[in-house]
Amino acid sequence: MSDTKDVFVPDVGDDEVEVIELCVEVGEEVEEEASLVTVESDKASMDIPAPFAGKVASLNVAVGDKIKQGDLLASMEPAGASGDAEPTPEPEVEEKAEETSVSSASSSSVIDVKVPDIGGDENVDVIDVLVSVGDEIEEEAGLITLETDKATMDVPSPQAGKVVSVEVKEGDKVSEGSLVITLEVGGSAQAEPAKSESEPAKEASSAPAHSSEKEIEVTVPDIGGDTDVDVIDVLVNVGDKVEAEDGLITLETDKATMDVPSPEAGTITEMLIKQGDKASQGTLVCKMKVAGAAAQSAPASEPKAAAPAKADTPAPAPKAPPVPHHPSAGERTKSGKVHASPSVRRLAREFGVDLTQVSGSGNKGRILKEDVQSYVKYELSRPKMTPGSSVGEGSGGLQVLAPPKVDFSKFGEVEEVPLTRIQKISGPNLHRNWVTIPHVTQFEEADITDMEAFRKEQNAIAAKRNTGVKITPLVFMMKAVADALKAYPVFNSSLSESGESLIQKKYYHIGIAVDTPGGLVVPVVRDVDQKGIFALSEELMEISKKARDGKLKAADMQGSCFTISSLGGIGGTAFTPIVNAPDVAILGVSKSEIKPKWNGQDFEPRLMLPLSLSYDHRVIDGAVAARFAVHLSTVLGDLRHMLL
Ligand code: CAO
Repeated sequence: MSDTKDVFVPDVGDDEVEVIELCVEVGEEVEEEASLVTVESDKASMDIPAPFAGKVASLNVAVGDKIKQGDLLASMEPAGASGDAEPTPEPEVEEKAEETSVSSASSSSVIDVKVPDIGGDENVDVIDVLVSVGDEIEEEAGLITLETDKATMDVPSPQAGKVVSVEVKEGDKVSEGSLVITLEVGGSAQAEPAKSESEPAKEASSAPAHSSEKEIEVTVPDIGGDTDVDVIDVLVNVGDKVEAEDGLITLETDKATMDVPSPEAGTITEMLIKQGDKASQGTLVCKMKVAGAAAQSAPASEPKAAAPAKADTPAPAPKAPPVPHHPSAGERTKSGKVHASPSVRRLAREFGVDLTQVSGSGNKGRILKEDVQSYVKYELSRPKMTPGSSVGEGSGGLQVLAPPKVDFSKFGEVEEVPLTRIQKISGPNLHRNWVTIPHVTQFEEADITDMEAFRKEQNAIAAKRNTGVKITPLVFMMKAVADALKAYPVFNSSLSESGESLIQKKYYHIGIAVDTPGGLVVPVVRDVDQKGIFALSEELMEISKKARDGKLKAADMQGSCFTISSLGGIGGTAFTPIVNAPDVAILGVSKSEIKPKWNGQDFEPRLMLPLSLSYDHRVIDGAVAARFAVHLSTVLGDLRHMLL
């Protein structure tokens, strides 16, 4: 079933073009007209489309290859049975819109700017309108961006002036001759006739003819007033024979890339400019030997636009401007310079990608399809910092749906209350911890009957002594946690930044979640292992008050090894606290309750304290966590264990 058909390079306008991108892979099913490869000549880039739908059986060209009309491009298995050898459709060049027809009122200062010849395409999409009424625009500024199946192009302004009216909007369809804007131009409204591309340099043409060979200096011609323009490519070398109009160097401004063409045929004798240099009108480009007449110093022809200007427009067209290299060129051009083929631009538009944000991996930084794809992949996976979600710049890969937009007022009366300052700060941290730490929560109970008896006893003594200090169950838990941290040091660690090691802490600072009117804060009690129950109680009262009065300093909330969140004073049977990174575990404490416990012979009423231990499963194994929880339970069940 050798049903494959050869696909040949169609007329590409130039003798030879370079393959700059393969748009398909072998084995890929493509639609008719889908781009197979992108090629670039010295003047334009263009896609070569598939002549029929089918499967790519082989690709006979590679990036960097120079190809010409008639070369074998690929072979394809046509979809279905159809298909005698069909010619590959003519590719459409990326940049064509270099002339704008002007039907002008003779002495009026307002001119109509119409869509110029756009290569016969009809009903072309207006994908962007680059100007507004009242805008003062320069000559050649992009007015609208058009997109066909194969090309994106700007319609540039034929003259400088003020936009009086904009006659098209995004989404409109236009064809040659459609009115784009009306433009108030200073002085005469007569459009400057377009300079013929092949118009020789003034000096050259006016110079008397010589029969002998002569050396001329080629300078940068009028490039629309731009100065210090980047030379991004030098297209010829000393010794090269060039034809008149052959590109010598490529210049790039914010708005356009343009070739400076040779004013005459000849041989390059000296290059006077190199890639990376800056050039302005009059800058020396090269010296060349030309046959016959030549001026001593010849500005190159006007920089060449990408595709040949057509001269059959209803009114004299302005001079062919350098063609903006990207759709957003013109007044609204961003600082970045973009090089991409039409198919890549289309892909970018489909995904809403701003190409100035994409770095190109192709030749001379050209943006390839893969660049857009990887940009989209990255952007989709990158956690976003939004008020509702909280993961900022980072390398994490998280794909979440945007929260649904709901108009709650449709269902009843509502009031919008701003988050507190603390909520705004802690929310993003909690969210990061929740989504980046694999949590497991281990539940346990501690029999604190004896501990409570002891606590009450001590509180009674303290009350008699009028110390003003009251012991709550929490301080015993702090002591028990410090003890458990010593027994299971992995709980007293943090993951290193690389995630490949643990930072083992030798101190025992415990964070205590405190509920305040402004939100949750976590002050840290230091060296819990070295402090007694009364000292800790005093400190706990102090930091709780400070927290509720909003007087905690940043330093008071730093350096914790482990956090305790006690809701025991409120109620609840269990909950799943969120690990407070960089800690690797957190203990949630719920309300103690008297429960019947089997002592081997009878059910006995015992005061049981629910414990919820959440931990970072990257660091802590479940078995260790269970042991840690049991250790806590044992110590709280009989405080003497802490002495062991
Ligand atoms: N079981 C039963 N009673 C408990 C208890 C428990 N686990 N823990 C505390 N109590 C009792 C106390 O003994 C005290 O009772 P008495 O006054 O009769 O002695 C009462 O509850 C109130 O205690 P407290 O909450 O004021 O004191 P504390 O030391 O236990 O806690 C603090 C201090 C600051 C941790 C606490 O006030 C607090 O803010 N807790 C909320 C923490 C929080 O919001 N966590 C959620 C984080 S995740 O969103």
